[in-house]
Amino acid sequence: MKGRTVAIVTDSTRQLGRFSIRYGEHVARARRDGRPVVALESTIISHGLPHPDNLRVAREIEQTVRDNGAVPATIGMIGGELVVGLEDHQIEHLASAEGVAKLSVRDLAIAAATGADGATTVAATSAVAAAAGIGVFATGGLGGVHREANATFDESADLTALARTPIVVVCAGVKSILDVGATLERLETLGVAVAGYGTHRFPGFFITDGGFDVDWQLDSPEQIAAVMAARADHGAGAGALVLGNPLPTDEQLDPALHDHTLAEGLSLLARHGVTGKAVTPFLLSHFHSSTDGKSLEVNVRIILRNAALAARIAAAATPAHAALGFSLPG
Ligand code: PSU
Ligand code: MN
Repeated sequence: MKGRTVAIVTDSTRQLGRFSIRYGEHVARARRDGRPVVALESTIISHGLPHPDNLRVAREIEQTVRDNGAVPATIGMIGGELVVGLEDHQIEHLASAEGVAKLSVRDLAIAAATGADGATTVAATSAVAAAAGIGVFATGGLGGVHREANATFDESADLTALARTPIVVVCAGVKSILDVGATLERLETLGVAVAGYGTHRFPGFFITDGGFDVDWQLDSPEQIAAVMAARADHGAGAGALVLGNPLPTDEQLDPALHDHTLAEGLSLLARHGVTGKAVTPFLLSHFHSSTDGKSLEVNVRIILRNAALAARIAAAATPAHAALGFSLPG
């Protein structure tokens, strides 16, 4: 593996700090050869999917990216070092070790200084990917504004991170455990661009339709690549483009089962006093255990579809615009 220190820049003027980023061999090679790269997060692996499915799925996500013409760069922290392009044994470690931290942007320095093993959220993965000159990132569903956030103030740092990080995030909307409408309002306020892939409706993660329209519909990887090119010309300091890629309706979680499971999960949250960054993993794990694995199957389909689309977008982007808004030397 090849080590190199780059600045974590979350827009063209601000710098959060300096971290040593280690590039996995496959990613270092892809960068040298100018091949398309797709960033992948590791919180899904460590905190979003149950063991041992998580490891199998992490490998399937990477394979899907390869099958669609790009090189996967799963991002995470091993022993305090940020890795862009985790090797298979490192992914296995993050999938099975006890005590892997869930790292948002604010945690990166503390985790680096203390030599932690950590999985990066959408917020941290985007920041690191953009700093590494990667312009496309695939995940399942974004974090956002939680239901009852008016009382709890629980809003994912994914939103503020995306406000200052130039990257295309391919997702199935925001997780359906959230307040989708409030999250869309916050994305608007924060200047995060939102578009539907082949639809004017914002997807609802486990369910196809999140209940809201979006202003823009984009229909092909080439069209999204054209947006990336326009962004490079017109707005280097801009935030992310969130691309909502809905599941076909016959592949979604049964909406009635979804609503029932969610209501149950929310009351368990309150009963167990779960707060902070434990909320999202708790609710996802409640879904997976109480739907007999149905939500897990749906979650996996979501991620694989997003990985495939992200790879096709990265492959369609011209190398000069492969990073959205700016690129870093070397
Ligand atoms: N998408 C999934 N599963 C997940 C997540 C996204 O399909 O586990 C993770 C992402 O890492 C996202 C995080 O950043 O959930 C949001 O956590 P929070 O609500 O605590 O910000
Ligand atoms: Mn939260």
